[in-house]
Amino acid sequence: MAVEKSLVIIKPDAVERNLVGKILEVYENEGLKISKMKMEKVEKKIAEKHYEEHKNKVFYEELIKYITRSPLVVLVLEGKDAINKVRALNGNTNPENAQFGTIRKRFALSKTENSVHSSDCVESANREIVLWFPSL
Ligand code: 3AN
Repeated sequence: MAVEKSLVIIKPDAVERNLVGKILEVYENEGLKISKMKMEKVEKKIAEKHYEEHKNKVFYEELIKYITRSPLVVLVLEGKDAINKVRALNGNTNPENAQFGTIRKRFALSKTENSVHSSDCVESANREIVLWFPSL
C-alpha cells in the first residue's frame, strides 16, 4: 500500500471541549505520523475554499459559520493508506450512523459539529494541503 498524506482538521466543537489530545492519540496509536500542524481561527475565505464543493448545499452557510467560530487544529498525517485509514478512524459524517469506537461516534455532536475532517482521496488531499499549508 502506498504512503499517503491526509489533511485532517480537528474542528471547533472538539477544540472547545478539550478533545485535541484524545483525537491525536487515536491517529498516533495507529502509526500515523504528524508531519505538519497548526492551530488557528480560520479566515472565512479559506473556509469557503475548503468547502467549495458544498457551496450549493442547504447546510453550507451553517457549516462556514461553525468552522470559523473558534480555533481549529489542522494537520497533515502521513502513513501507509493514510487517507482510508483516517476516514475509518473518523467514522460516518453523521455520528448517529458512525461505527462504535470511531472518533465521530465517541465525540461528534451532530452532522455539522462532527469533530473532525479528513481528505477523501489523493486529489482532495493535495488540494487541501496546499490550501492550508501554502508554504509547502
Ligand atoms: P466528510 O467530512 O465525512 O467527508 P462531507 O465532505 O460530505 O463529509 O461533508 C463535509 C462537511 O459538511 C461534514 N463534515 C459536515 O460538517 C457537513 N455536512 C455534511 N452533510 C451535512 C448535512 N446533511 N447536514 C449538515 N452538515 C453536513
